Amino acid sequence: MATVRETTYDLLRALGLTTIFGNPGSTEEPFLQDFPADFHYVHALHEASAVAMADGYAQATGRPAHVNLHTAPGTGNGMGNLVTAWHNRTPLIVSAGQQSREMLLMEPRLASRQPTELPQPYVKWSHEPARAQDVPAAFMRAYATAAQPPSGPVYLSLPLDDWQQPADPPPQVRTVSTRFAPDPRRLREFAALLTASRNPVLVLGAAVDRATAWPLAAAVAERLAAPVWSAPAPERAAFPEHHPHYRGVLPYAIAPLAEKLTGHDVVLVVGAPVFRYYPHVPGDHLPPGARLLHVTDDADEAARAPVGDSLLGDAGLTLAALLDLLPAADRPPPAPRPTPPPPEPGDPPDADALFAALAACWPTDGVLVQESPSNLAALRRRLPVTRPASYFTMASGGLGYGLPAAVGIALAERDTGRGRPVVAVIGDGSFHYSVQALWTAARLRLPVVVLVPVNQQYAILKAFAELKSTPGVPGLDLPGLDLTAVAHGYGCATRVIDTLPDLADALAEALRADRPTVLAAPISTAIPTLL
Ligand SMILES: Cc1ncc(C[n+]2csc(CCOP(=O)(O)OP(=O)(O)O)c2C)c(N)n1
Repeated sequence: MATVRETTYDLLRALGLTTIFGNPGSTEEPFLQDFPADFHYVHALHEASAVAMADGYAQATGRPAHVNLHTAPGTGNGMGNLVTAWHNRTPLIVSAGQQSREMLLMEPRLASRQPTELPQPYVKWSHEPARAQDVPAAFMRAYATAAQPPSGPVYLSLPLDDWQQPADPPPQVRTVSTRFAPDPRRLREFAALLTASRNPVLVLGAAVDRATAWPLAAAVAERLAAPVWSAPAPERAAFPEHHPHYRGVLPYAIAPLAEKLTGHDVVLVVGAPVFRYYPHVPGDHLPPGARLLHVTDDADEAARAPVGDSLLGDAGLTLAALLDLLPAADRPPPAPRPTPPPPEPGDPPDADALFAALAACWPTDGVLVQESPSNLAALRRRLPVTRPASYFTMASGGLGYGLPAAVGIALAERDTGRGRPVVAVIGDGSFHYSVQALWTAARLRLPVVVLVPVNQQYAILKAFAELKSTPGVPGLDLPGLDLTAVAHGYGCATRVIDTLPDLADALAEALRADRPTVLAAPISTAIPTLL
């Protein structure tokens, strides 16, 4: 008779979940025993790395991913990146071991006390099966829940004595839909408002990229002769940033954002929250006379928007349906935005100069992963994202995502056979949150390149303190960190970029390597402004 373990592995196989990210413990060993040869266990040295690697893998493959954590402490360690997976809308199945059912009443060592509450509210569903025999079907339900819109993480707590129990007949392997079309009547109302608009503008978010809808977004922008902004602090790029209609990324504060939209009478937001603000700069959410139309697949996101009327629907299906209804606008297209002036030379260079040098040697099909808080504006100014599914960062604001996510993305590039090069730009503070991911990349021989702008400080926090007039904050400097020694210890090649002309050669060499490379690039310590 089949065991719960065998039935579960058969189900995972049928669902294509044969890669498991994790860090093992005693409560997981009965699940992981005799690990099947057709499965791949991706060993992370810390659970924050395991979760973010799985997140990157899920996003780059476009399918749910599975990460296995060690009961309550492992879940705790992974929690920061679980918060990120929630905001990223990444379909993740997080399973965690639990102590033996027979001992749970007295809470032995490593028992998870309230396992279904522990990951809340950053999971869509959290469950500990009532019977061992329910474990396989719980995975089926977890998969269906994670994948359906709005997609996101789910959590299963699995007692370690369940795996050897005799199984019920296997659950049916079911499929679910991952997108839904908008209400046709409300869609026509939106189309009518856009058609009547004198000066519409598009604001696009990550869901456009998740829906592989760049061409539709460009077609709608051209049909409306409308300029296009990226929604503030996007976790993915939604539009070809070299397109003449593209304006840049909106600022993440209320008054400055509204100011950028001045003059527009209709603001169509697709696939982003309204809006992802960061510092509080009070003001009106929209300029005078503007009306906001919001397309999202998340009813909660629609409900919490402070302004606007919403339409529930998948970003791609809604853009396609709008395109069918919109006549070509009778006005000239917006003038292309001016190209930024060349960066100022400096020794050490500033971030603008570093990223201009990076742009000059950027691989055409490169994937950019970003976690460089104070240098983000410079990076986005100098290195436009021109291809879909090639820019990733965290939607949450929590550090420690980018480096392991880049490893997961690079693994997905290998596993899918796409083989695109992955370059992560990670601040020298952000670098250390999930730094152990470098070891996994080295073990997997992934040629991930990690470019670290080294300013030896938490520059963005200095900028925030300046904006909010809170002088004297401790803990904002990072002296005495030898990040190339750290990277070397995890098995990476390393190089210090002392002069910018070295970058092209260093990048080419790193992309040819059979292991990760950390490029440390000293930059100016001047503090960029926050807004
Ligand atoms: C998990 C977590 N801890 C702390 C913070 C607060 N925080 C935001 S930005 C930042 C500093 C980032 O430093 P670095 O990566 O060097 O980038 P820089 O600001 O210097 O460009 C910190 C500590 C955070 N966002 N997430």
